Amino acid sequence: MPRLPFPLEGKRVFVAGHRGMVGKALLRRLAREPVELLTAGREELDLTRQAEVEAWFAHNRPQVVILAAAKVGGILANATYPVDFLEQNLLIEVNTIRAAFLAGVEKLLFLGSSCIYPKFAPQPIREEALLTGPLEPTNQWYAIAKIAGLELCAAYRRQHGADFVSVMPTNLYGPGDNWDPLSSHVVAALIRKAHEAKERGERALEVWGTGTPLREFLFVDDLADACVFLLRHYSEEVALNVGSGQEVSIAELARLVCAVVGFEGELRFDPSKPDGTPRKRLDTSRLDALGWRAATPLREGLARAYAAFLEETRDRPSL
Ligand code: GFB
Repeated sequence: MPRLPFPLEGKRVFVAGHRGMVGKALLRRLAREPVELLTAGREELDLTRQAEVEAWFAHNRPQVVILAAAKVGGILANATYPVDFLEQNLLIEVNTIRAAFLAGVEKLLFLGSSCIYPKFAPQPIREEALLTGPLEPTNQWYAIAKIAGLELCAAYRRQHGADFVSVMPTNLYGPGDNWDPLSSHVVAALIRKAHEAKERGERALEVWGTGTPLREFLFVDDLADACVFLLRHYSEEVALNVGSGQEVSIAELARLVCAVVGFEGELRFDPSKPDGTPRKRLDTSRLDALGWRAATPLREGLARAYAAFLEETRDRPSL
């Protein structure tokens, strides 16, 4: 087994997916480490093309890889584009993990997602709940692909002794989020909708579903910090839960967002839109024991996300 802590100092670190919300946060966090950062835009490297990926790895020789590239989206996008979510994620994972192994990468960290757990897993969800029951139908395609990715990391550990690990973040939000109301996740969607409702002087904000589902939210810079911590301090087969312990109902979240944005109208729930899984709070006992904790309270994180929304959409109102 590899020795811990893994020395990051002086390493060539490839962040795959550096233009996404998680990838950008990883770049911000890794800028504070004595590492050499490698990134590649889609025009230079298409991770769904195997030969391209293997050639890029052979040429650039990263020593550490964080696989944050993925086709992601909120509840509606997941349910609408099942092929894209299943196929693109499988291709990205297999190509990148395999190329990393072939190029002799010393450590790889793969990002899963809490939606891979069974829909009715006992709460809070322990890592052992994986593959113990049926998935939530609205995101089963994405979940299957993510499960394949973390099993592939586990398989490389077993068959080849590779130091490949997986982490399982809860619902994320923050700067760099996708602000498009149709394909975004709930925090970005509500921030945008509340902001626009305020600007237009509207009386009500539309919230999908019943407002009763519970979600745990983690600020994306906290996830990036956890990833760097775990690169150094984690080397086991189990895909590790990363949560914040900050769980709220969607109705509570909507009220918080309205307070942060300064929208004073009422909430109007639309039960014709899907609720998704009723609850997915992560049990983070394993991570707690390693000594890492999320730093950003939900309200502060929402204020920072709103500031980022204003900044990122300033010149692009149709984003
Ligand atoms: O964030 P979200 O799209 O993803 O939705 P999931 C969370 C909850 O917020 C659901 C409600 O109950 C939605 O019905 N919601 C209320 C809204 N208003 C809105 C809105 O305007 N937009 C959105 N998007 N939701 C995703 C998975 O599930 O979780 C992904 O589909 C991924 O695969 C992600 O794993 C973390 O938490 O339901």
